[in-house]
Amino acid sequence: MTTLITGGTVVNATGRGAADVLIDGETVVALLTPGSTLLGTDLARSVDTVIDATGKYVIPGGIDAHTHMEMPFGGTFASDTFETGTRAAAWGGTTTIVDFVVQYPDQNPVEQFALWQDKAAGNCAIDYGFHQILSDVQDSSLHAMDELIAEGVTSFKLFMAYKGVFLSDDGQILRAMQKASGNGAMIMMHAENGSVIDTLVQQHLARGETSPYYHGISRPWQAEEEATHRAIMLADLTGAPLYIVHVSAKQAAEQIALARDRGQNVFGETCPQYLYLSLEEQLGAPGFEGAKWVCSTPLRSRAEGHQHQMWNSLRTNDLQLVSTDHCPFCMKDQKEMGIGDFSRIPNGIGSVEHRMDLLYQGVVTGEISLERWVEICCTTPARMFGMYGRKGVLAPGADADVVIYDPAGHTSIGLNKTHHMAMDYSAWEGFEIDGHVDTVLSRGQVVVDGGAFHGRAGHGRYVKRGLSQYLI
Ligand code: DUC
Ligand code: ZN
Ligand code: ZN
Repeated sequence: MTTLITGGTVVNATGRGAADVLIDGETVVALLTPGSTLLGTDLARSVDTVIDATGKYVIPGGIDAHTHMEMPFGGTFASDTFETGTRAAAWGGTTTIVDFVVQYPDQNPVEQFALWQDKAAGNCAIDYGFHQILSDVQDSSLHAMDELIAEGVTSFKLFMAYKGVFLSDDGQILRAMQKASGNGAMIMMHAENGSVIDTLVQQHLARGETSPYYHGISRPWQAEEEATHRAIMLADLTGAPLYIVHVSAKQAAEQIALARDRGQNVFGETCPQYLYLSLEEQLGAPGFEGAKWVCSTPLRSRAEGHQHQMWNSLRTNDLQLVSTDHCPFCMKDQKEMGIGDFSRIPNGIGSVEHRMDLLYQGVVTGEISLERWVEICCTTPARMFGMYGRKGVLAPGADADVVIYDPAGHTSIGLNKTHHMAMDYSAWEGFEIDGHVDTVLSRGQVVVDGGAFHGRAGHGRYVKRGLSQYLI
């Protein structure tokens, strides 16, 4: 099966140009001068399928390096399964996700990895890899890190918050980092000071301050900055590479920039919610409405300028990529568990379908270039998490994960349930997007085209990742 995508502008992180993309089976075999011939014959006549991309951008499939499909969390499960979540991702131009295997205390990480493989196998519409959450850093977990790396799980997330569930203390973090500095793993960090947050939560609840707004107030930027700084110091001490997830506070971004300026291997991601949404407008919505946007780290004050700083940091590469932290919960029966007590609202926002569109708005408004959009959403995630070459680039030899994006198109998000995530609301309802994901190919197969889904559960394959290509 051969496919030729003609007439479009191919955009990679390194540049753009008019080119036709020739695909053989699952793989890109050539980027060609438009109108190329094959032994004197028009190439378009020799292939099985021609896709006309005139006037459109042809980009590598998006990689969302931070999702939580069907995650057991907050007394319930994230509402997207691997099937519904990866289908929604495909609709939005994401062709690979990296999800998180969860180790709760006393669980064996390798057994948990097998469990998560079972959950995903046969259900995904697009390719998928795994990071491993470690909640119980002890000798056996440290040994498991080596085994998991051999299985393609090369990054390990630790938490400085959620005491009794996920939290690792500084000694445990130190030990995991010592291990990572030896075996090349990436340490991913949820950087918030859990003890400070737990105390503030109790104080607000005791004062009767129970609405979703206080979720944000009880997780102040100082708790994020402090934990980010502490994680950076521990990484410096051990020589481990460090990747700070879901950065929302400008002060945390500044800590990352300082560490990078000193020459440390410290990286950071932010998420669409921290670029667009705020404490005042969303978490502070009347009644219980703000629960829709309860996630951690929390939405930050617009008056304090955090959102603006996230864009600046992305532009200057102080932050390297954007993932969603996709962890959706319905309002009914899930978010509603926290009526009268914000600390019982399951933490998470669903965005896996909208990341490419939302970030493209940064191109429209001049925050980032077209190439930087591709770099942030596709190329850097591949390099950061050991998939580059196969993923994250349109070049001969790469998987034919391709998005045809129409800059003249338009996407209305959320209204009348236009999205495909398993949620009874949208955190992005009312967002009007300049641009549209027209066609999506996953390893050469058209999975979205003409406003219809053509993929299937089980097409997606496990991606056995290598070590981060950002490390020497
Ligand atoms: N933050 C969330 O909002 N949800 C899942 C886990 C996390 O760290
Ligand atoms: Zn987290
Ligand atoms: Zn997360």
